[in-house]
Amino acid sequence: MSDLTRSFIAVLLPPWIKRGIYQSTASLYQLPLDIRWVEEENYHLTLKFFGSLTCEEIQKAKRFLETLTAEIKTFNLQCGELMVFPNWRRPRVLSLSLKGEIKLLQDLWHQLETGLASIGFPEEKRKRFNPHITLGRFRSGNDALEKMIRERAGLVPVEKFLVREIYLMASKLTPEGPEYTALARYPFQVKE
Ligand code: 2AM
Repeated sequence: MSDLTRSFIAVLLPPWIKRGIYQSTASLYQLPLDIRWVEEENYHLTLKFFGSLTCEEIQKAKRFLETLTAEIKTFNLQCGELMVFPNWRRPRVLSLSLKGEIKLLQDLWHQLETGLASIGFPEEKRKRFNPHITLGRFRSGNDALEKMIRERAGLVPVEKFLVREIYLMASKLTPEGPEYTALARYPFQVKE
């Protein structure tokens, strides 16, 4: 058995937000899109993707996360708009943007990136954090894509949700899709 674990740090979403996101996009499932949809239970917001880590690296990341998150205050987010990376003509990922206390989310991302880099975890090549919830991954696109998706998609949930913790996650790749498991939970300080 390999002792490497494909790992990432994520904000997990409340079930009612995941339900709302699923309901707003379920009508797209009938469209002739060459896309692999993310399962409702797997919707999340990635803050840091590590790739494969050893047990020692996981312990090091855990110690760092414990210290960092003890100083972080809870904040609110909301779903934003449907978007496509990198662009509608050559799409790779269909996702939802986020709004709300984005500055606090950006600050958290920055603290994670710089703090983890200082203890030896490589920084993201992209210097900008583009917070999103991935809904599907395209295998190919077509010219009518944007119109088709925008016409069919329902309204995304409007409720705010409180981000009160982050998780260190393990991802196992299987032919049926990724299986995610929470390795550890890091609660934030409660805002007074
Ligand atoms: P994304 O869907 O938000 O882009 C778990 O695998 C998560 O880590 C994925 O949902 C993906 O986030 C991110 N991820 C997976 N492979 C990655 C890679 N090679 N580089 C950066 N992020 C990756």
